[in-house]
Amino acid sequence: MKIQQKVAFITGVTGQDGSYLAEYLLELGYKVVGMKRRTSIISTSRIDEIYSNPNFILEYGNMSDSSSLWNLLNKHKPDEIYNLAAQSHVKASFEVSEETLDVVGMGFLKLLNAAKEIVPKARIYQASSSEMFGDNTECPQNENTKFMPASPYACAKVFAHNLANNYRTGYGMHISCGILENHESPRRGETFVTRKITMAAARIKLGLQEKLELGNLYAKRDWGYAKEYVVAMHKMLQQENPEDYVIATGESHSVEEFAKTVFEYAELDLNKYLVINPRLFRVHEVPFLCGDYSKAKAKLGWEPKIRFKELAKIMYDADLKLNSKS
Ligand code: G4F
Repeated sequence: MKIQQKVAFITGVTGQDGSYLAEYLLELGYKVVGMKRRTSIISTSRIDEIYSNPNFILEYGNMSDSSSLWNLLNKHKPDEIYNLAAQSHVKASFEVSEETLDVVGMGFLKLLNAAKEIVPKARIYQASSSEMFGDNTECPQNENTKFMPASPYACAKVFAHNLANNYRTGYGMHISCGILENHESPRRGETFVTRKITMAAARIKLGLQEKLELGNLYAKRDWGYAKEYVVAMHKMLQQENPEDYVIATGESHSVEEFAKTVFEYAELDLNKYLVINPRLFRVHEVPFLCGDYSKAKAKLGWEPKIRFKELAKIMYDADLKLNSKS
């Protein structure tokens, strides 16, 4: 008997996580339908390599447009849905708060309502975030840690997280939330701090840039490797019962430590190039994040391999190569 090919639907497929997840699912033999927002600037560089794969389909859609979600679910009837679309920049969420709430919060509600009617048996992954812990500096943070959101972005993520739990219990839908700590890679957007630092170090090394401007150096984050984190997303949906999981490395480092690690590896003196710009500070800062991934290890058999220093090297090496070409 021929086994039916599974169909996965990914919102936010052109992002860092979406592109890694799409590649991973294609390797596993899935048909992958990726949804992207229409933009006037080409934003598909992260999925260039899979674009011509016959099992990959790219569709236009928008989390603010229910009709596009209903049409796509109707057309492709996915077995698995991964909701990765977001206005994901925390600082920007203070400036575009309504858009952030609309896409991250209401967008997920629209997707859930469409899934409930069209594919009620589909397994759904919601990208929850460690930002939801916000002001709660409990160490380490696990699935039972109280959420104390400290930005419009985090408030929207808590709203979506609560909805996921509500629809899971109320309608018996298979919805799992991954509470992911910060996860980085050479595909990370250049406005996030790790990539900003590795890009700057590489460009300074090559004589293409003079300074690195940063905001708060003392905030601490638990930084892992995005390519490994998407594997955990898939594992969650293979479980019989839907649950929430913290995905993390269990280590926390400051922004300053990350910058020092990268500049030391690049054989550059950070003090010569670093400029603190007050405009880069946030209205409300999340001071400390560090996750406890023991539930994911016990139930999913997932644990991180790439740690802080290696991650910094992977990202710097990639940026050095990228900038050497230009
Ligand atoms: O790299 P960031 O912008 O990431 P942030 O705010 O922690 O959020 C990321 O991780 C979350 C998971 O916890 C995701 F939900 C979210 O979507 C996003 O992916 O900033 C990290 C830290 C902050 O404390 C910030 O104040 O770096 C500090 N920072 C210092 N200078 C800076 C800069 N951040 C940015 N983006 N740019 C700076 O120049």
